[in-house]
Amino acid sequence: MIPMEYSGSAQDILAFYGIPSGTHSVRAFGTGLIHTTLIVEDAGGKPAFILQRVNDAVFRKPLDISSNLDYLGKHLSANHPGYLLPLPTPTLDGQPYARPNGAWWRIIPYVPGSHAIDVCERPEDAYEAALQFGTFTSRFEGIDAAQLKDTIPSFHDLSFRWRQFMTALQDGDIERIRECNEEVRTLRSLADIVDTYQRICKEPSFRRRVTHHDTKISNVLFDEGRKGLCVIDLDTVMAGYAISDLGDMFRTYLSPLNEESSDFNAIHVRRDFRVAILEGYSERMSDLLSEPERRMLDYAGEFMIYMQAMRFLTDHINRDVYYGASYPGQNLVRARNQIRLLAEYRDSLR
Ligand code: GN1
Ligand code: MG
Repeated sequence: MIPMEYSGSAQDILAFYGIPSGTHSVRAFGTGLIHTTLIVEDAGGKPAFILQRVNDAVFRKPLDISSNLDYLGKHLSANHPGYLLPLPTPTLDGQPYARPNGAWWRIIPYVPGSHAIDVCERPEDAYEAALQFGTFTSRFEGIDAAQLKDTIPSFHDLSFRWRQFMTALQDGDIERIRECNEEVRTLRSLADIVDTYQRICKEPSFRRRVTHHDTKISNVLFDEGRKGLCVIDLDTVMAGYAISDLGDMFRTYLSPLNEESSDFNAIHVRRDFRVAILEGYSERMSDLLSEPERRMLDYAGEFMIYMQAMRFLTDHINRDVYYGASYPGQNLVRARNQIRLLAEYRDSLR
């Protein structure tokens, strides 16, 4: 259910796009943690648009998102006009956002016949998704990725995430720090993962490409035959390393349980999914990766799982200011889940 305040203002926002009031209905949609996402359906109940309020506490400069998407969209029109990438529709007066009361709203066309899935159930899903994310990056080969703005500064910068963690240990909630002493110790003991990242940053053969930075399965649209159609959720598209996108697929597709589960003993690595991810991603990316990058494909998973464990634990210590918590200790559960996944992942590489 969407709170009344949204359904009230949602109709006003549609007016910015020339959609007459009362012709469409709006309801909550999806499972994202950051934005408010709604779906707009026509009178017959057919989905027409995604309506989204950008969270400007997380994305401090929403215009950086739209300028990135303009830049990418121009490259695609010129070089890959057939490539499907659902980009926001400008308002009637050509603005990237509708701004009632200073908020940042946008609409994105609904891709007909598409659906998203929340769980990567089969290796074929992993393959299809990895193919989509590999295709995405490969379509921007030749673009100057350094022109993209960092919509969230230092988003996948593991050195920065480490410093945030250290700051949280100094300034965070003392009770909570005491309670998660064991998890803190575990993450500290794995700091070699940060060292490796710092070496990568100094290595010119690790290229910074157009990177999605949120490659979970629900950010791929599938058709009715469960073939991948396109990727969505483009706000974190920035210059980045291949280990980000590949690693987040390992993080989110390998275990049968997602990051919300507290059934830690059931977390394990499904090796056939790992093979499928590598196959799908390599299909488009293998010719583009340098030899040193190829040697770091396994590290990608450690990098992303470790970073996410640290982000969840940091947020727990900071009293859930970033991710929020729908029950007390949720971010600690998420962190424990990721720590367990990291151990399973490392084991699976042996
Ligand atoms: C956030 O909102 P959502 O689910 O798309 C986060 C990702 C995390 C993810 C963990 C902008 O993504 O980095 O991996 O939660 N996005 C941002 O579930 O912080
Ligand atoms: Mg996202």
